Amino acid sequence: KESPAMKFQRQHIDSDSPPSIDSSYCNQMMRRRNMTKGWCKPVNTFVHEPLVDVQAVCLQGNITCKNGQSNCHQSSSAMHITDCRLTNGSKYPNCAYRATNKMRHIIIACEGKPYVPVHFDASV
Ligand code: U5P
Repeated sequence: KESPAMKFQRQHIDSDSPPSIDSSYCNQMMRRRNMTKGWCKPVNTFVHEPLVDVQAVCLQGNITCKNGQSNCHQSSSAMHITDCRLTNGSKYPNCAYRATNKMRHIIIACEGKPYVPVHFDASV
């Protein structure tokens, strides 16, 4: 079974893509990473940095998550990310996305032993 840590990697890590990307990237990646099965996931962020650098964020600035839990962490450096956002007219099963490339501090939740990323909360 997929662990929360593996799910985070599937949904949010794309280390090997260059940071500048077009909207076909989101359409392909949202499908390829199984986020268009049963519904179109409305918003999803991919991080274009090495996995170890994202895992290291679990040791960086501790903040409160959007849901009130205390296990969120904000990256000390800005990271290359792509936000994929479902277009207004998009109707399941035809999930159509818009891509936006950004350099942002990421906010992720971490859990467990080892203490690893399990949720993408926001970027700032
Ligand atoms: N999400 C992102 N990037 C964002 C905001 C949200 O990937 O900048 C995804 C996360 O997977 C999150 C889900 O768990 O959308 C729902 O977000 P929210 O509506 O709880 O903020």
